[in-house]
Amino acid sequence: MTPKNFYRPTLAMVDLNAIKKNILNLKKQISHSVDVIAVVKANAYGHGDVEVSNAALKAGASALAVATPDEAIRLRESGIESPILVLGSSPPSFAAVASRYGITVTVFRKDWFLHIPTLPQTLNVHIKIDTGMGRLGVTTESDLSLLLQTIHQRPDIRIDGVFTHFATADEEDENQFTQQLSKFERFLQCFPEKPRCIHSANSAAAFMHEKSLFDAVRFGISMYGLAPSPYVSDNLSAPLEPVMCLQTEVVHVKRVPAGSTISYGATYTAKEEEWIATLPIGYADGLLRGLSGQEVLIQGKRMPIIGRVCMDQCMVRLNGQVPVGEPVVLIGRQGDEQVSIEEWAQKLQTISYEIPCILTNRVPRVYTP
Ligand code: PMH
Repeated sequence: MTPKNFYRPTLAMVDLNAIKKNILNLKKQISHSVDVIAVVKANAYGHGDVEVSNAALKAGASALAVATPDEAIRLRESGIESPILVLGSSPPSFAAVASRYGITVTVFRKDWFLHIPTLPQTLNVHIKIDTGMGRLGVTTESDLSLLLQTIHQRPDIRIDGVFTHFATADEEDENQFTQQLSKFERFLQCFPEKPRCIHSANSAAAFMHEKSLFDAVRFGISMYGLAPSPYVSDNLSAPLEPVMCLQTEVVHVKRVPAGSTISYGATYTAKEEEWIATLPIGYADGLLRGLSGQEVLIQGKRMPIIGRVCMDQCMVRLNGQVPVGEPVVLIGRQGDEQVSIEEWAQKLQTISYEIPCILTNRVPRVYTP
């Protein structure tokens, strides 16, 4: 059934209760003293930043993390009062705004501080250490000492936290992970005073590496019910709750004679008389052309997408006639069958992280509480 505000039946259903269950499940597995920072960057991995943030905070997350200053401002302006950490780089011009909004920024270069005026309100910062991800962060202990000296000369800036990010926490081979963790521990010794919040773990580390928990974990992909990798998936002690379903309805059904071609390029030819359905979803919604051949669920059965996926539509071969308006599940469960985000990721030769992020904002996110 299409919620009445939308004329097109193509919707991404987001189960906020599943978000909560995934956080509670994590909290059961880690010590009570470890906080959960809900990672809601990139519009909460495509699920909807404000709605997911509120659900995560209700479930006991103590802070939110985003990638960019603009994402942080959006959350503040929506009325969210929890701590918000910008994980990515912020320009010096954001410092005054961040202090006014009570937004915490990530710092890793001492020259950043040359460009900011004395701030009217205290700015909280988390120092990022690059222990082997090779992306952002301080790479040497001497650079860290210089950065600490610079910050200590600024009474308007408070070091609230220090963190690093693992490149391989989801892999069976622990070599790189162990090296990163010991480098992080060594860098922590440089702090004359322990910052309030030391954090390093992403979802994979939170489940697999107790030593990486420190004061908080940055919980991203598994809050959305997805395992960071097949290896972590095989080693989870409790199942993750799927959060997103992608659904639509059949808008046209026809019987075509053998030899009929379907869609651009006429790449598909019906071998015999076939029933074909048209679905109102295409690559401009995130159903990428690489998903030709992917199965969808209709009447609890798997039916393949045939021919090229168009911008706004695609066609599916049915195993018999179905009425116009018949519900279609592209991601999620119908009857005994299920199509997972992991299945799409495999078909597209990518990782599950990418799938909810590529659903465009033409697909309304509809929330179940
Ligand atoms: N912390 C940082 C700094 C991150 O970049 C990410 C995810 C997380 C925590 C959460 O990780 P999780 O989703 O595995 O739990 N960042 C990214 C990224 O940049 N590309 O894919 C995931």
